[in-house]
This record gives sequence, structure tokens and C-alpha cells, in this order.
Amino acid sequence: MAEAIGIGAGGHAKVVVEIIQLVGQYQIVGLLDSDEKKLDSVICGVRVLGDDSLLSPLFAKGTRHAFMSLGSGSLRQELYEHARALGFEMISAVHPQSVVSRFARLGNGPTIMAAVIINPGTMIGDNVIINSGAIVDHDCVIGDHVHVASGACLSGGVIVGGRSHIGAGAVVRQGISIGENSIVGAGAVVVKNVPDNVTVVGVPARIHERQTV
Ligand code: JB2
Repeated sequence: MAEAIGIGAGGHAKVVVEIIQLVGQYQIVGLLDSDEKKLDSVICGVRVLGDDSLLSPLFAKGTRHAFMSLGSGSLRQELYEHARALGFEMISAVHPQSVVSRFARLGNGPTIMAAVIINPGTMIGDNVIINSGAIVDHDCVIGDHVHVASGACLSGGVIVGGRSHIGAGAVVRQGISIGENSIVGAGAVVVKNVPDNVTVVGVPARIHERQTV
């Protein structure tokens, strides 16, 4: 079985590791974490080997697959790009109890958690997390590095720009566009388009602040 190394050993890692174990296609050789207190700790049966400086030696020794087991924002993008630049193939983690239409397209290295539904015509970018119980209906376009948090619901034809975050339990009405690098707060109901680089919250969702970029 091909070997894979995970990047990040926090809360998100537990969920991703279990998915990869359930699918059984890769042997996880370890996890990497920058917190030296985590060295040699074990997450779902997988040991923390050290920090990201081990990526190059692991690759040199023949581990050619990696996965993002770190959830949070811009660091997730940075480390994903770093691993790819080193030559790693980023593997997908698609929970066996998710429903992904055969007419949907998944990008590189997606994490699709339990009880997710992704309907036909939807396109998911690279390094995307669709978290537990989220629904992404037909014909949505989800940009690279987006996180759709647990229980969020994107109706048909919703567009989400790269690096945006859809908070837990948020609802987005059909046909809405959400810009890049924006945040939809947990539980928000989005009924109007959302520009780039803003945070929207509430019911109906309104701009709460603008991100400095
Ligand atoms: O540069 C780094 C680095 N910086 C922080 N490289 C590596 N390999 N690891 C790094 N970390 C580690 O990421 C921290 O030391 C910590 O162990 C881990 C982040 O763990 P945390 O539990 O804070 O977050 P997470 O990214 O695992 O999960 C977040 O995202 C998920 C999607 C949380 O918000 C979860 O609640 C959420 N479900």
C-alpha cells in the first residue's frame, strides 16, 4: 500500500486520519506538527514524527503522498502549496458515508467528511474541506482552499471564491455568489451576493467587517 504523511496534528487531523483509515487505500506513516510538545504523541493510532522539515527527507525515502490534516485558513493553503512544490501528490479523503454525485467534480486533495451531500454539476476546487453534514447542491462552483463548515447548506448554483469560509450551519440561497477570501459567519443566511474580503453575519447576512489583505 502506498504511504502518506499528514500535515497538522490538531483536532482536524483526528477526523481526516479516520477517513483515510476507513477508505484503506493508503498507509499513514505519521503526522507532522510544528508544536514540539506533540512529538511522539499518537492521534487515532498515528504518531507525530516531527515538524514540516521532515517533508523533504520523507519524500527522498519514498513517501510520495501527503494530505492536509490541518484545518485553519491561510496556513492550510501555504503548507499545501509547500508540499506540492516538494513533489508530493495530495490525496483525497472522501468519507465512505458521504454522497458525492458521479456528475460532480472534485479537485486535488479534497476532504469530504461524513454525511456530506454533493449534487450533480458541482465543481470543487483544490484543497477544499466540505465538513461533516454540509450540503452542496447542484451546479455549485467552490474555489480552491475553501472550507464549508459542518452543517452548512449551499443551494443550487452557488459560487464560492477561493480561500473563503462558510461557517457552521450557514445557509446560502440559490444562485448567490460569494467572493474570494470572505467569511460567512456561523448560522448566517445569505440572500445577497457577498463581495471579496468581507465577513458577513446574521439573518439576513450583512457585512460585519472588511478583511485587510
Ligand atoms: O506550520 C505548521 C503549523 N502551525 C500550527 N505546520 C504544521 N505541520 N502544523 C502546524 N500547526 C499545528 O496545527 C498546531 O500545532 C496544532 O497542532 C494544529 C492546529 O490544531 P487545531 O486543533 O488548533 O486546529 P485544526 O487546524 O486541527 O482544526 C481547525 O479546523 C477544523 C476544520 C479547528 O478550527 C477545528 O475545530 C475545525 N473542525
